[in-house]
Amino acid sequence: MSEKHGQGVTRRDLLGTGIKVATIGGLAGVAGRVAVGGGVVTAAGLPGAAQASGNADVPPGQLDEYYGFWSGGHSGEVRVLGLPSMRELMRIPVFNRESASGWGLTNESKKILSEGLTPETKEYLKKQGMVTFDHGDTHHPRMSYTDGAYDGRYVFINDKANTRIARIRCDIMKTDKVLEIPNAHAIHGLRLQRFPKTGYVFCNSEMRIPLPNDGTNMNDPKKYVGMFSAVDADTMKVAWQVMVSGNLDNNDSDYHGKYVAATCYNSEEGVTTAEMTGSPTDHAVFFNIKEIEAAVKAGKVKTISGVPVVDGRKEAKSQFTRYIPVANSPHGCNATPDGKYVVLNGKLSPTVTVVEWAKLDDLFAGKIAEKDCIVANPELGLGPLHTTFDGRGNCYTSVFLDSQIVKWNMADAIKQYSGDKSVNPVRQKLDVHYQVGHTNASMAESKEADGKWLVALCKFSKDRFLNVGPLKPENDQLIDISGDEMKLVHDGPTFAEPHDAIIVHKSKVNPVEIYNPNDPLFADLHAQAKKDGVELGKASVVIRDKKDSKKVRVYMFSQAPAFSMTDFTVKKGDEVTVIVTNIDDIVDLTHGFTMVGHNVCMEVGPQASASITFKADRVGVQYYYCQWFCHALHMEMQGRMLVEA
Ligand code: CUK
Ligand code: CUA
Repeated sequence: MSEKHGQGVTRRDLLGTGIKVATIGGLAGVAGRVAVGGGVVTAAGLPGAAQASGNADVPPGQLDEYYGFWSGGHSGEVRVLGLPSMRELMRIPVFNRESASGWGLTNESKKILSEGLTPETKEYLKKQGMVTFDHGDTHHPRMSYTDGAYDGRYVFINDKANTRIARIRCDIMKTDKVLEIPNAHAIHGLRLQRFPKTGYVFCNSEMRIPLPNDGTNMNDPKKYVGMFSAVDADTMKVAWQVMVSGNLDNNDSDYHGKYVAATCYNSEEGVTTAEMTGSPTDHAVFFNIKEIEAAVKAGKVKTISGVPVVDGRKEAKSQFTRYIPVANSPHGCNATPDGKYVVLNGKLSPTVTVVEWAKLDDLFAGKIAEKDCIVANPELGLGPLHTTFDGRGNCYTSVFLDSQIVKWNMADAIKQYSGDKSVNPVRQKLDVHYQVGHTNASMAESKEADGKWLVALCKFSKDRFLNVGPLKPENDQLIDISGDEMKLVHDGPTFAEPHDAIIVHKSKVNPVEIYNPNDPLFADLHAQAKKDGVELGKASVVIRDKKDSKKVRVYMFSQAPAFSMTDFTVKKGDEVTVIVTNIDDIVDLTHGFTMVGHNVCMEVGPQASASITFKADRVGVQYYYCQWFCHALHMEMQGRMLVEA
């Protein structure tokens, strides 16, 4: 569906100026107040390319250059920001319940939230009177790739709290699949296959659990297993799993489709904190995709909960995995955009360990030892957590305890490690506020890293904002990295808790403005309408189910400023499903449907259909209304349901 479907001209076209100015800014690199980054000379006339552009100001009417996809942490959602303005553009409900859109209330969202759960979980929830979980804990949003570049199809995100992952469609910015990972406990690390395209979503199970987890033991560490999962990104089914030693933390994939790395803590395989941190070294696990795929294809697997599982634990000495020793409790795991290295961040050690992907061929062939794959180990500060890149050979590591972003040079770090003590890879240490977790730079998770902006996602804001009580916002700081020096340019308060974010150039993302009325999202509704002998968007009718006379379906459509049905009648005890189709096809003309006093609320976008089901148990006149401001007569967009005794 075209962007301007049904109306030809957008308000933006009519106003004109916004687009024109943006184009001039983009073509000529005229900075002025237009944030174009990239080391251009700013209006203030700072001399030379070495000066950072330092301008994150995007004036009213102007568009940002980048999309930011932000995890919402234990809010369970994903947020879309514009960069460099750091304006929050949209919230995408994923694992949470969301009042504005009715996510978790509508039949369509309930289906998405429940169909991918394991049979055990469905059974458990049913006993609690629930169809799905009401919360989630998102950490790592990642956009799908084709040949190492963002392809704008999907964003994937993990849910640590309930061992799930979800897929967001970037064309409509809505969640379309949710999958619970069996044989695992708490999915934390999530990264995507980069080459040849995102076929797999790689998921780390953070907690080790006894397998089978049948209640027969708690204290025998030998029964506990860590699990690495590969999910097919298209079908959203688990393709295979690998049993591993240790607690998997973060992971990342290479740019050749051969290997995945995962940091691991608790190589001791203890079950108490003291046991988990006893040894001075832990390891990173490297997975050999081709070897695993071959074993799965040959059927050399155990099938557990319907998933093919191979044994990649240390003692199994398989060709599926190698364990490279690193300092105690490593955390972040970040592949460089040049496709050559992966950086394993120390956390409890002041260093990061750099492994060269190309050496893994020899390691798996038995020609070299694990430690020979390490090519650098620079010391950066206390608590290095995550590293990102500018595409010019520099790395930026978040250092939690020191509250700094440390810029260092990869080539110099390698030189230093090879014995040249005269080089210092560290270029700059910039204070951030405070206790930074993830950091990520523009396009840095792809081969098109462009080194313009970096965000430091700080866990504590303390004194940086007006006091809002004991619970403070986080502080997402924007840093200009286009010049030789990092420059802090913006503080961005955010609600709990963006662990991680990616920054994607706007050219990679192309959402529609209006739904395709035949989108697969509405397939069930079309099918039901057909059975009922009606057509979505045309029918205004109450249909009583032929088999189950308690079930009533109410079809109506909305067109500003009215519902096609201004009243309908049902009987007390009926199970009522209201199906609304928004037949308006104008950009930004969303309607809603809210039934007073019934826990019923849903968003209905232009050309979309949505449905919601409730029990009509409250006798009398019940009003429904459109809760999405849509017209001068929006307040009057309402109707009445009569529930007969
Ligand atoms: S994690 Cu939270 S700061 Cu879940 Cu990637 Cu490192
Ligand atoms: Cu329709 Cu408000």
